[in-house]
Amino acid sequence: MSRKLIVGGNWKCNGTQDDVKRIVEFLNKAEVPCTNHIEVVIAPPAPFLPILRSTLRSDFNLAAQNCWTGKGGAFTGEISAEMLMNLNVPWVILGHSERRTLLGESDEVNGRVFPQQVLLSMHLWCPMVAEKVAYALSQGMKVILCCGETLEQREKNETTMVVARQIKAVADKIQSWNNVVIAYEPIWAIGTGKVATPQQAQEVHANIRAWLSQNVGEAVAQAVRIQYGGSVTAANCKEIGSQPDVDGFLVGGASLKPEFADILNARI
Ligand code: G2H
Repeated sequence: MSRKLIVGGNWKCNGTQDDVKRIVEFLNKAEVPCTNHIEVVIAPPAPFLPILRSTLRSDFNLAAQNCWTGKGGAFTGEISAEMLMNLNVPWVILGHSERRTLLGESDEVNGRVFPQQVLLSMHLWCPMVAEKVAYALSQGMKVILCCGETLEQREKNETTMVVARQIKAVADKIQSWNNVVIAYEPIWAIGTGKVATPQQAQEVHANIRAWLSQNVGEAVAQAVRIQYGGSVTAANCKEIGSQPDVDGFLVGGASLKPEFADILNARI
C-alpha cells in the first residue's frame, strides 16, 4: 500500500522571533516534492504558532507540541485542543519522550505521586498520553503519537514490548486511527547524533504494523503512517527513508536548519 509521506519539524523549546523569521524564510523557499505525495507539519513552540500561521506557506501545516487531556479550564500553563483548533492548528505531537521522561507526564497515578524513576520503570505514563490522544481526536485534531524505548530497554530486548505497550494504551482509548500518525523515536537516538540503523528502524516499524494488524486490524495496520525520529539529518535520511515501513520523519535539531529542505526531498 502506498502511504503519503509525512515529515514533521519539531522545534522543541527553541527559537526567538528572529529565528522564526529566518526559518520561515527558508521553509517558504524550499522546493519540495508535490504535496500530493508528502505532508509537511511544522511544530514550533506554542507562542510562535500564530505568527507561523500567518507567515508560513499554506501547503505546510502546523502542529503544537502538546495539549491537555480534556477541555480547557483551571489548568495553569496548559493548552487545550479547542484553542489549537481555534488557531487553525490541526496537528499535535503527543507522548514525546521528553515530555514522558523529563516532565513526568502522568506523575500522579491513582492519587499517588511516584518519584520519576519509579514512574519510568513502571511505565505508568501511558494513561495520560492516551487520554490526551483521545481528547485531541475527539476535537477533530490530528495526532503524531510518539513512542520508543530507552537504551536499557533495547539492550534487554524489550523494545517490541515497550512500544507495543505504549501503543496499546492509546488503542484501548480510541475508535479510529484515521487521524493518527505514529512516530517511532528510540530515546537513545534523540538529540544524541546516534541514529538508529535503517534495519533497526525498519524492524521496529514492521513490528508496530504487525501489532496493529493483530490487535486493531489489517486495514489500519496498512494505512497508519509511521515516522522515524531521532537524530535525523540530511546525511542519513535517504537510507532510513528507503525502508518499506518508514513513512517519513519527525525531525528535531535539523528542522531548525536549511538542511530540513533536503530531508523533505529524501525520497526523490
Ligand atoms: C526526536 C527528534 C524530534 P532530534 O526527539 O522529535 O529530535 O532529531 O533532535 O533527535
